[in-house]
Amino acid sequence: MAAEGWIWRWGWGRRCLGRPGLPGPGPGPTTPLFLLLLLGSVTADITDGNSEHLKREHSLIKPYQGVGSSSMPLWDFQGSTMLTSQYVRLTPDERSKEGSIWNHQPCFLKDWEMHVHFKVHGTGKKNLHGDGIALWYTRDRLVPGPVFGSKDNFHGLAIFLDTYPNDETTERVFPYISVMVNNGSLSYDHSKDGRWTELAGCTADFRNRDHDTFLAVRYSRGRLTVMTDLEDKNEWKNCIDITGVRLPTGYYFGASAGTGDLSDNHDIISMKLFQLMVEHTPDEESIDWTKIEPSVNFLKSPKDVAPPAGAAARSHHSHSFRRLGESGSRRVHEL
Ligand SMILES: *[C@@H]1O[C@H](CO)[C@@H](O)[C@H](O)[C@H]1NC(C)=O
Ligand SMILES: [Ca+2]
Repeated sequence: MAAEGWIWRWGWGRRCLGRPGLPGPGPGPTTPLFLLLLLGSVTADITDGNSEHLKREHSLIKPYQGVGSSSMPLWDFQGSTMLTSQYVRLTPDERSKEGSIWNHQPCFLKDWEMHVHFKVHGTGKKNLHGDGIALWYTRDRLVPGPVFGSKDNFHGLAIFLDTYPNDETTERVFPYISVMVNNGSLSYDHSKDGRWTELAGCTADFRNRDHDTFLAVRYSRGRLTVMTDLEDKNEWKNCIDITGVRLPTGYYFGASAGTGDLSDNHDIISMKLFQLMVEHTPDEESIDWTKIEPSVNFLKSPKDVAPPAGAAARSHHSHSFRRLGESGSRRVHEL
């Protein structure tokens, strides 16, 4: 099977911003081993920014032309989202805000990689800020709700950049990045930071950094990988790497954020979508990828499957997060 021939050097590769020239995201299935060895140091493990594979229609890039405009809307936005020339602010550092930005066109690529340049910052001291950003690849778009400003019981993929530990009993160190795949049946438990529905996650110190912070999501052949570049070293660091993930084509990319009693500025500077050149078998090609039900073929350890008996869903924070009164109107603040 072709997949066996692929060698990805995950984690710790260089993040090559705008470096031109490599013919694709990596060596193909037929590349001989000696070539792979030769190319080893050159072959980026992650898309290198080759513009040939950048999908402009699914990317949010400065200057943000076509955002929120009626003539050529590449992206639509909702709630507290505000557009400036330098960033898209999903929420300001104020309580009970929520905003989102959504790609206008569904994505029909089978294999893709999204690079997100983001910034979470505010005046709140440690653990007095929230709630974070969610990145989406979902069936529905522009529907506000309690999950970082977007709807619950979603269909598709979510990556949560959670800055606030709502679950006071957690041993995890926040900010924490996690992923969730949903076919509409699962509800995100904000009071437990999504613990019961999370597939994988990692601690990631992305808040109030002086330098640029990046996240990459790769989905290819059922493998979902999340990497971060938070240390200003121009290197990707592995955060999540799981297999057995099934997602349809034809869903929408988006980003949303919410604040509650505590707040932060949640900014998206860019979202760049790259097509990965991956071969699929004739069997894979013959099915209708738009009909795939989001699912994960993934065995979790029993301790993660259900909350301990009698565990109360405590939350001193999430109640205010559910205030939705301000959302709904589509505001355009172009500076
Ligand atoms: C949706 O997901 C749930 C839980 O993972 C599962 O029990 C159910 O069978 C799924 N439904 C469909 C239509 O795939
Ligand atoms: Ca949280």
